[in-house]
Amino acid sequence: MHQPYGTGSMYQLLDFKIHGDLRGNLVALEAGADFPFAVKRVYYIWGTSYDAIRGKHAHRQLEQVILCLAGSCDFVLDDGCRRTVVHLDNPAQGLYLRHNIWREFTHFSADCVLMVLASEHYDEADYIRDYALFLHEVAHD
Ligand code: T46
Repeated sequence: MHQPYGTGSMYQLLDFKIHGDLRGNLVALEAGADFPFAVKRVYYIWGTSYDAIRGKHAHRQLEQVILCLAGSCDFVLDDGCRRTVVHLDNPAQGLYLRHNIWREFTHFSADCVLMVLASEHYDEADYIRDYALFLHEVAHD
């Protein structure tokens, strides 16, 4: 991957190559070249109201790339020490999140469509849904 995940970064914004021409745009994503894991699951989210708050959890192992294919939304990210907000509105970018990052996402535009590439199958045991437990697990990671 040509954009290494910096030490101390809680996320990485991946810039994907756009194959654009007079007909429009195309982005192709290849595991290993454009993001650093093999995809075992894909899911997508749309039709979410502006002030809904999704997420409110972290993952123990899961890595994901989150793409905002249309519209926009805000991701609030927290590594247990710091909190930051990432605004997603570019279908040629991917938000790469490793494990142990608390995420909440909100402020969905009416046309927002998110697509997520995930490194593992769905496993509820991988979720940390309690913020106090998240802080405890991060401190002992
Ligand atoms: C994440 C953010 C960005 C499944 O059955 N399979 C799945 O693969 C997923 C992702 C969800 N579900 C079920 C579990 C719940 O009954 O779908 C329902 C909604 O899931 P959840 O409340 O976890 O959705 P979000 O939008 O809060 O979080 C999701 C992902 O779960 C999470 O990994 O990082 O999107």
